[in-house]
Amino acid sequence: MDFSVEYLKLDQLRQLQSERLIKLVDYLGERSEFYRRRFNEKGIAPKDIRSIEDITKLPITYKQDLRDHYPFGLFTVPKNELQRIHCSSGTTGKPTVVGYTKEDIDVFSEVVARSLNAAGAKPGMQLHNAYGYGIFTGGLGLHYGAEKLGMSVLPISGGMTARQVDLIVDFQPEVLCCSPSYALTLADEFAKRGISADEISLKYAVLGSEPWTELIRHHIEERLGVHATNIYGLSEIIGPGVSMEDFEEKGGSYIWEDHFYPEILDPVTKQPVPFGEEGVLVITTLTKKAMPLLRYWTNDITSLYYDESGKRTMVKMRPILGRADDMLIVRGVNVYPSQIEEAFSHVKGVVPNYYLTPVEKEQMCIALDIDVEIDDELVATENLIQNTDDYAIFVGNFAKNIENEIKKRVGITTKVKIHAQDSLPKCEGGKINRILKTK
Ligand code: DLL
Repeated sequence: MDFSVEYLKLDQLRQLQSERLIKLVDYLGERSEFYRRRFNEKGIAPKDIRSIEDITKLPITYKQDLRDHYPFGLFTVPKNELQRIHCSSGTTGKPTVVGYTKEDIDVFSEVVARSLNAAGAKPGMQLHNAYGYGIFTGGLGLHYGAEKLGMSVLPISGGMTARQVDLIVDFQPEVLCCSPSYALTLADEFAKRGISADEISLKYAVLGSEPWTELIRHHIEERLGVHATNIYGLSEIIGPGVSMEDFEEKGGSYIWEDHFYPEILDPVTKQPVPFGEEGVLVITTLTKKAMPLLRYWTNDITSLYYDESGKRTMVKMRPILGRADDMLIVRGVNVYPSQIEEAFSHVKGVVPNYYLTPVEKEQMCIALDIDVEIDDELVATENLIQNTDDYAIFVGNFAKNIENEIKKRVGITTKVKIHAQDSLPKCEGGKINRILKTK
């Protein structure tokens, strides 16, 4: 595979993006009734777009627009030109439907192959692909990308953890793909069998589809003996492979911006924020054919930066803080679960398997109840036995430490309840929901 586009000089990249945007807007002007209407409402015509800088003149597209045109209303090719259909993973209402032409599938495979390469994977390696196969884009997306890179794939999909571990032991894959919370579940199963990190064949784990922090990275890397990297994407844009971390750099992900042009907008004013500031990620698909989207409002909160010491030239995004939908407002303070997770990392012995339950009074969230696990080893080194007073005192102090850390770092009051390691429900595959029903 040719990876040279990842190293384009910035002026060449802008040139390419400009050419692609101009072509795209013409294409939509010809083929999309929806965008023709939007252009009219904004008083613009395709000819007004002359370079990538003009992108802010274009209308923003929302998830609701996809819902309003369910199922195929935003497609810009006839049905017989489609090669695949996927849906987004929303749990309520009608799914949002996305279509791909053959060319789109080629682009999808290419960006996933690039992502796997950045994650450390090489042709000839074997991928244990535990992302769900089906209408979710994770399974098939990683599958085609891995094949494109020249890897072999075990299409195991999610669930049946014991069997997954059997097959990793027997088949000795180098690369794992799944959600970070499921990687923790797999790590628990290895630990249960007494298999240590250096006995596990895996070297690279390509993890995404939900927000995660350095705390979880640390646990996965230690316990599976891998480089764990972050893959981001969403079905409306293409699926996994919109952005990817490099396994030797970590900390932020390259956006494959020759195909997906990113902007960060203020969630309220919907205007671009100054470069580097946090806001909602908005993406334009520069090369999609079956369902191109202009300035798609992802609802994901992040910021952009250029990494001067990075290998590639493309812009990087910081880890997603959370979806704007998952933001809790606790006594007026905005909180994302990932901030709580980050606060855990400052208390030694927290196992990042946790659940948050908002406590409401008069329809206002006034506090958060947190259930979280404590590391068995910490309990063992303190020589504590679970049903003694000493244990209760120790755990009480441990909970207080976490509450204080959250107060200090996030600014909210919480009530933390400690559970023994392995006692809270685990991720059984797919995305985990850490926010439980309001009390
Ligand atoms: O989750 C695509 C995917 C599959 C990405 C496998 C990575 C790996 P959707 O089901 O449409 O697509 O959900 C997209 O998931 O808008 C984010 O809120 C969240 N998300 C995806 N990847 C990450 C990540 C797939 N690395 C929605 N970090 C997105 C944080 C993520 N959130």
